[in-house]
Amino acid sequence: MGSTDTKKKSGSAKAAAAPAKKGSGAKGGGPKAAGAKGAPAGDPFKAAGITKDEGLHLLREMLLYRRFEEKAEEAYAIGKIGGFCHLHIGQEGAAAGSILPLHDGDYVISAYREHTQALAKGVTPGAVMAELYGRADGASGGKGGSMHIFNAEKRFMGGHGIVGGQVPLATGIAWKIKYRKEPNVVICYMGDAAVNQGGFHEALNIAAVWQLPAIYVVENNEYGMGTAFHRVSLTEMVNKSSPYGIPASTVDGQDVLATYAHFRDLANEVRNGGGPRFVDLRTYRFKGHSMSDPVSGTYRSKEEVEHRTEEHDPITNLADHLTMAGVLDQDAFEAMDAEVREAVNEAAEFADASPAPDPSALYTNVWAEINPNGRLFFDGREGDR
Ligand SMILES: Cc1ncc(C[n+]2csc(CCOP(=O)(O)OP(=O)(O)O)c2C)c(N)n1
Ligand SMILES: [Mg+2]
Repeated sequence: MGSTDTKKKSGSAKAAAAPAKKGSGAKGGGPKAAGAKGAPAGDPFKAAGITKDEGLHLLREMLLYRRFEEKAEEAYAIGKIGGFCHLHIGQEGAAAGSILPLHDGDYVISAYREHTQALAKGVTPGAVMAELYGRADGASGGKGGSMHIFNAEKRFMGGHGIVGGQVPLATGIAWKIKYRKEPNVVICYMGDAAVNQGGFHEALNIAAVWQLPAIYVVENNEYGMGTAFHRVSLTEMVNKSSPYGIPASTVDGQDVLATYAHFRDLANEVRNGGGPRFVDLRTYRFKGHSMSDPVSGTYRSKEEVEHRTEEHDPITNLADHLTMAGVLDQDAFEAMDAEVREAVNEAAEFADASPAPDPSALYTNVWAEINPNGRLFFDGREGDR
């Protein structure tokens, strides 16, 4: 299944290595011929409890994320997108596999590499693209940009640029869920660099003490900008939550079927009062840290990136599985690809047509609205009673 659940065995688990899988090297470009060397053995759909139709849906979602990010890359290059822009290319399996099993009422909060997570939670491609373009129809009214996609209705709570800044906020959301007895969970994504921040430790400690419905997920792409994780931690990632007694697990995010099965089960456990969880979600970024950074260089070799791109592309891996299962061929893949490219082009056209925010927008969404008694409540009360 590609996952290792350490349950309450704090400190005893080893992070599972990503399974050695052979892709076609098509880089999201389609399945290899059935029966080709390295084709996956067994029935991974049965193993994960996922139907072939669900598998096709996962493929379509990941293809949408890939083509969306490629479009953003293109728009950035021609100056339509400014400021920082961190692409998620290579990490699509992590987003699709962990968010698609969630319920609509569940919350997601993330760091700044969050475009595709917003798409997975139901924010429209047009609203995400318009936000990247800094336009009024963007998810945050064009005032947030790439790092601050937000949609309260979809319970997508950002988009945060401060490394680890979202982790205490997630604990607050989880407390609100518990206090109001909602049947929901919150997933908090962070990069591997966030786990040495003080706020991470405070937030996990209190989540454990209060047994909050939070799943803290490290999208472990092995590097914080140009710093390899092993250079900044003597503790293995999967052990980071053990001081607080939070059960941890490792899952291969390049294997979307394993990731989906893992998060489907985990979310149910947490939803049913199981308390917080910690997940070391193994993945890899195929592009530079941000649009202005090189893909490889001093901190990782060209060969490493080529190898990971070739062998561990979550889209190619799933396309291979679907091909072997007899429900996908090159024509069907190309038709699906054309359909998502069309959706992405429409999103870009929508963003292009949207106006810049009105200058008066500078003064909105700056302060929270508070009640006349000067206090905010989470339970719907309006006054100080
Ligand atoms: C508190 C803080 N310190 C430093 C930075 C600068 N910074 C931006 S991204 C980044 C690396 C984060 O890496 P990681 O958490 O692994 O996420 P990834 O980029 O790999 O998704 C750093 C240090 C920041 N944004 N916030
Ligand atoms: Mg990282």
